[in-house]
Amino acid sequence: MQVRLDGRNAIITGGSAGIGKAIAKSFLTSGANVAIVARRSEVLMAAKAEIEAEGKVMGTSGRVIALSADIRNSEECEKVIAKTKAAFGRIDVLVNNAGGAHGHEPLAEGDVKDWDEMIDSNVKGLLYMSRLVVPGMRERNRGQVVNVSSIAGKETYANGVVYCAAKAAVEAISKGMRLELNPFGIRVTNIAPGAVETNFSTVRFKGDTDKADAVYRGYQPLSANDIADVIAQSVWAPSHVQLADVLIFPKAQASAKQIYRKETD
Ligand code: 8X3
Repeated sequence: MQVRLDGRNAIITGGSAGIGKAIAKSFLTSGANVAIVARRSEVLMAAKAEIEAEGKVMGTSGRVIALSADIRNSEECEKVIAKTKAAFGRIDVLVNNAGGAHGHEPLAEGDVKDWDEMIDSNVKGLLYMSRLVVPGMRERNRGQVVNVSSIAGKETYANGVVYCAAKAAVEAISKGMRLELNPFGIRVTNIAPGAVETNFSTVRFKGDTDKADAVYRGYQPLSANDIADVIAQSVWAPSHVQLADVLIFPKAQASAKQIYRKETD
């Protein structure tokens, strides 16, 4: 059942594609006002138009604003939060979705630039955004933070050590935030997806589409909408309910690296 989110305000990082864009559509069509944040302004503006079109079809009362920013930079985060507050007044839901994997090789052969990118976006960006949004939630004794982690935060695998470490940090931060925000009535949802077919693997393999496509071959992976549905459920849930930690796999997946593949599914 879809619950209305009229009058609620959300900000979603990595909101121009994949899981972030799917969350934005889901929130908007439920009536929420949505701020999407992403680096590439052209892609962001195209996403805004697509999200708005979906909202129009569903007759939403919500608004979308698009804010181009690099969340690895704390000053850009400050500007984004100031603009969102100016547009909506307050932020009820923060979805820390931006991040991803860069490179797939042993640590001894890793690229320092990839490591900086992964730690700065998955970990530091999440911290910067949370530090700016949480104080208002604490004042109101209300709000929700959703951190998009990964199975990689719960299991470490070879050739993904730094990505796994970054997502393990997200898991630790979610647990810590839940402890600190519990007295303020603020919900913290950590969601750890397994294989979701987005541009995740194309980015990880630096545009090598053969390698990226192979990740999702022989079984039905999750879609961005599958993840958005669960996040929407966590926000729609009655106020006494907290989806604290969700591990979500495709049916064919049993662990980070065990996926049962058939040629035809
Ligand atoms: C994406 C899942 O297993 O490719 O975060 O790391 S995995």
